[in-house]
Amino acid sequence: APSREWWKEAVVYQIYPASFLDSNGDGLGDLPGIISKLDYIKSIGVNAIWLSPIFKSPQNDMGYDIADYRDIHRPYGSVEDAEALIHGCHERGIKVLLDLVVNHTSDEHEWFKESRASKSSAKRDWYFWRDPKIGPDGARKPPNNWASIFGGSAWTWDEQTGQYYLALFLPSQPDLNWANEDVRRATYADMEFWLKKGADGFRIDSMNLMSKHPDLPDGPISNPEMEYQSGALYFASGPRMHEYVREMREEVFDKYDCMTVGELGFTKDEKSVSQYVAKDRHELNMLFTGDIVDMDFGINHKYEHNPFHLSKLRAITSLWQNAMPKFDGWNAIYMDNHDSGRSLSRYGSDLPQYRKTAAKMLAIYLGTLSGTLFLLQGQEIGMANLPESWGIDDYVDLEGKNYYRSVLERRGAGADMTDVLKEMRRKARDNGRLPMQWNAEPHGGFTKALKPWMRVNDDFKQWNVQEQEGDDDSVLSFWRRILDLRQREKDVFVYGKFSLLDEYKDSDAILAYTMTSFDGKAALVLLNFSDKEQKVDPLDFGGWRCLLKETVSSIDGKGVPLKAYEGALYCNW
Ligand code: ISL
Repeated sequence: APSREWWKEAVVYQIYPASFLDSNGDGLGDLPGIISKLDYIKSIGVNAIWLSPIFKSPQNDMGYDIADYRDIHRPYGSVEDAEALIHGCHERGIKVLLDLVVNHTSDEHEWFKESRASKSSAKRDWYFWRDPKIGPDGARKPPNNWASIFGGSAWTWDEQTGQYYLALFLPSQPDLNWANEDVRRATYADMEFWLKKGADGFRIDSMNLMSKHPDLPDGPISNPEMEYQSGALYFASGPRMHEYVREMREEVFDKYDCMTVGELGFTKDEKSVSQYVAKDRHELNMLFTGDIVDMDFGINHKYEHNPFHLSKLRAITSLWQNAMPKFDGWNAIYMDNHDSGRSLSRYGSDLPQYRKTAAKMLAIYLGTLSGTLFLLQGQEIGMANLPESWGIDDYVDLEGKNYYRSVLERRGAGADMTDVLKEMRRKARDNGRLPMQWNAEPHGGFTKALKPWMRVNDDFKQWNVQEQEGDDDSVLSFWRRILDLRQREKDVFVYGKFSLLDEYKDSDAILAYTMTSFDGKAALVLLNFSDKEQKVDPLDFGGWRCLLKETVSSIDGKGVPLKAYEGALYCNW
């Protein structure tokens, strides 16, 4: 029998607080809004939530720039509201994960204010301060050639003390120096502050960027046309990374019954992953490896075109499903988060004739795999990416807007930007952050304000929670069924063994696999990722019974008909 843990059986619902529900009419979601929907959240069949950052922040990066880890962003509510939210969740058997953003702080955090005040500040070494380099022309240059993940140099000049500081994301998100022990102690204390208040764990942001190569060497020149290059070789999974994670675990996590999921960037091979999650390493419970979210990102840049092929999804799925049992690690299963487009629009289809079927098909995929399942708010009702008609001014997020601006500068004012908008429509972070669509009222019932902080998708009148409640055929009802089944048959799905169906291992249209429990219960999963009808003929017809399919059909020796984007789930019990 498998080694069972509550965090392995969790189904986690990611809440993007700004976009969930506005209770006070200021156009922004808030904690009381979330509290008022806990019964709904529970009704989906999830048993945990992950809150994207709710802490005090100037919101230059939507709260991923934290100014005080022990306070709440005022428009979201107060520490008391956060306590009430945790309490309300626990009353309903829902665990609460917080977003732990400690690779960097906001430049408005007291630590950084002290650090930047003078070269002799006691906290100077809490961040990365370096002298400028002087170019051949005598001009000041950043200490190395690293590019920021959001564009431009990773170094920001500070006039007052005449040095640069490192900020791998926005200039207002200075990187903390984890090599400094006081930094680590201070963040551990902040983590405990929330664990003592009942938080059940953390999603650890940019986890493996915390240890950098101590010399901060120039990154290799991968693109000579660019002024700055990727420094990932030297800032990702640096030499002390595992030491920090183990220390965090021993000093903090082990004292509580909590769960940890680290966000892993850049080094995503099997060996690197195993070093974080193999049980005997005593580090993290699981990782977001991001490779499914990144499948259609360009080779050089996220927004360059790179088509989705089913073969990529099949390869990534079988890689991790098969790898984890080898070293007693654990998977985080997800396709969506707040950093990209919705999987429905990118890997399924949001065209009206396919949308509902495709959303259900992806639900079967996610709901049957072994691991801890994560859904993004709105996924349960088949929310889609923003429409093609929206222009650049409807986008809010800096990552996409920065990219748009850089291309426009290169091409010149008035240039045709249709191709760029097309890729943004597919992958921009705004897509994952669109306000929840609750009902057919103005702004989808998300807010009573005249103007929400971010435009609501145009399709809210047809696609909303209220419309799908009580409709047996809706995406929401389908998710409820699959999550219920997943909980009832944990040994097949959560803990099951994945095996690709040989006959379909090269198919461009069909992803087919079985999940088998340690005691021989098996489920057969057939997923049509194409816009054509398919007839699927598994070699072994032996007594499969249809568990879930939009248009129910039995396996009768003549194969299984699958509509465009339809999925089917069969069992042998
Ligand atoms: O957003 C991305 C791709 O579009 C990623 O490269 C992302 O920047 C990276 O995965 C780190 O993400 C996390 O940290 C960022 C924050 O902006 C993201 O929202 C967060 O998920 C900085 O804190």
